[in-house]
Amino acid sequence: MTDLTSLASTEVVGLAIGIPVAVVAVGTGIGLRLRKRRGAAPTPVASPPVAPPPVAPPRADKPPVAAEVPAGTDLEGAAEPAAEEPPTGTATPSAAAAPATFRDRMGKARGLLAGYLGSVRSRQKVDGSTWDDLEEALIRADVGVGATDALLADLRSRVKAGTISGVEELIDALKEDLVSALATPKAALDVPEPGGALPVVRNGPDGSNGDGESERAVAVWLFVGVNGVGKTTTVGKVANRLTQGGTTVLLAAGDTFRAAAGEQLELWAQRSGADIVRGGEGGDPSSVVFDAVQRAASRGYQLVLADTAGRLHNKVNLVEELKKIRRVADRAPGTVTEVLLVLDATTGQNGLAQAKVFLEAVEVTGVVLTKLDGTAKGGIVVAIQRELGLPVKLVGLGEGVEDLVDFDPVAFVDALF
Ligand SMILES: Nc1nc2c(ncn2[C@@H]2O[C@H](COP(=O)(O)OP(=O)(O)OP(=O)(O)O)[C@@H](O)[C@H]2O)c(=O)[nH]1
Ligand SMILES: [Mg+2]
Repeated sequence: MTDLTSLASTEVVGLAIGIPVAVVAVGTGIGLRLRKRRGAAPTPVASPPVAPPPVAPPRADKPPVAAEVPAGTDLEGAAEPAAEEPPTGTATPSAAAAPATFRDRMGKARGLLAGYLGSVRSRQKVDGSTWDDLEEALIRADVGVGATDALLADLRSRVKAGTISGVEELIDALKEDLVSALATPKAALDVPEPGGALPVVRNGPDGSNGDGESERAVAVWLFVGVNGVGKTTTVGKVANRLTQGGTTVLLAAGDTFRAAAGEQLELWAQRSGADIVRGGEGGDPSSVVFDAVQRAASRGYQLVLADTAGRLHNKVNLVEELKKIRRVADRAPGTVTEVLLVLDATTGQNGLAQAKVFLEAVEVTGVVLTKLDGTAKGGIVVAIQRELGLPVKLVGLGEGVEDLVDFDPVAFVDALF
């Protein structure tokens, strides 16, 4: 018989170490490319000549978790998962002073770009250094090599054709290109109509559910992602927002891997006034989701928000577990209308590697990008939409209950510049 304990620990270590190693390799590649272009020695890349403007002050109630990444930080370091406060998974929901906005919370990302843009502006004409500065800025912001090349190729051809002249026009054109790269028609969440009755669905292949009766469906949103990215916090924030908007919500504590996860969700349920279904520690998460759907149907809740575990004994278990949860949640009277992949912006390109495991397991409908308040790597939004083909639907801008916003390309790009 296979020794599951040793298999499990080997694979967990493999997952934990394999992804960062791959990312460091990519980061090193990018670093080399930048050095080659600039003809510099393989030492940390020089800071841009103009200092970035002051970074937005940390909020009084909760400071951002990440250490600031100044412009000019060595790229190898920047590509690694940030050395941030380790996720405790037990943060107590806290009230925010004011609803978050991209501009207020993205000081770090803006600070990174500002140095390069200052350098571009100081030369007043578009030359070779302009392109080097823009390329370096976008890559450091984690826009990704592919997207950076595409953006710059477009701008170069427009400069060549004479439709863009001068640095201000060039920067404006870059902003417009970023907005169009980010605009996607699929970005809206599938929210049940506030206060509405449960929608009627027919489940059989011929439109009936076998007994000729139609069923009243409970919408289910699954939140998936690796541990510590902010799934439970996001479930809490979403519950609060929807409850306030009049949608009736039930939480399913589908992370049965550790007892604290259920307690953490319970706090969010209290805070948002949502009901919750919990299972025992080590119990079957699918049965928690099943119970939640049944309770939602019998009590008339419109939507179940299901938290899931980010870590299981190994990758195969995780994938199979998620598939099972989705199958169960999608069985009448449940219907899965969103599978939201939660990604931590502070992990930059590493998040993309993580995402692929989840894309294999479940049909993801969109991304929730958390901790955008704590990172200079705001450009990861562009990479996610381009490389994963998934819309970023929600963005976490802090730990407070109000610190969740819909992704808005115009406000986002505006906050970067
Ligand atoms: N600054 C900031 N912190 C966040 C944000 N979202 C979540 N966090 C913090 O990130 C940490 C981890 O959040 P959780 O919600 O427990 O993450 P999780 O994915 O449920 O983690 P596991 O249950 O261990 O898989 C907590 O300290 C949260 O307060 C955000 O948008 N900004
Ligand atoms: Mg959790």
